[in-house]
Amino acid sequence: MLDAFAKVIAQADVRGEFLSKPQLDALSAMVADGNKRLDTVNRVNSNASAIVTNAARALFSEQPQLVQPGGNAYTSRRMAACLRDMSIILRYVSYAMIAGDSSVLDDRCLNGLRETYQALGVPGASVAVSVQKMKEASVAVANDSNGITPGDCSSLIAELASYFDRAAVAVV
Ligand code: PEB
Repeated sequence: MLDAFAKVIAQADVRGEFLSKPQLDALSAMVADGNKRLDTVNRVNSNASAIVTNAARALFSEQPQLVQPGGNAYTSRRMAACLRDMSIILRYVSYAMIAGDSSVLDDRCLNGLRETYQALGVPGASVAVSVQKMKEASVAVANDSNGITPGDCSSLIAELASYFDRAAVAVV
């Protein structure tokens, strides 16, 4: 598990080099935007249960067969497993966001997840839709200009979105 700093160090160390100017510049930019990053994660974390619940509701209204007899979220046990999975994915996305690196998400959540869903008979494409819906809600909540100093958050928002995209691609 790496963060943005450890990643760059690992890359430089295999080559036995000092950090390059572009590497240092990228880390400086990350430090300069540190408060924005913390705010982004804080926004997602404090809205996590609404993000999960609303995304699940939207998924089930688009794909009602999931909650009908024989569906993969039918019975409260499967429904609970589904909401739990969505919340696990959101949590790992939030870890990747604070770390500024996707490795924690990749290694501890996404690695083998497609195969797990295949083995369970859970439709990965539907999980991907739920992840996309959590992405939209998280981006909206992170971008909400209420109560914050206005500033450019576009690259942080793009980064946040990219972790969800990574998760969505990993389950289909
Ligand atoms: C992944 N999900 C399920 C299981 C596992 C995971 C390992 C099997 C064991 C169990 O039921 O607890 N666990 C989960 C995860 C990590 C982990 C992400 C990462 C670290 O450790 N059903 C639907 C939707 C979808 C869904 C499409 C969006 O209709 C999910 C939610 N996951 C779902 C369901 C089950 C499951 C298990 C329904 C239960 C399947 C079953 O037992 O029939």
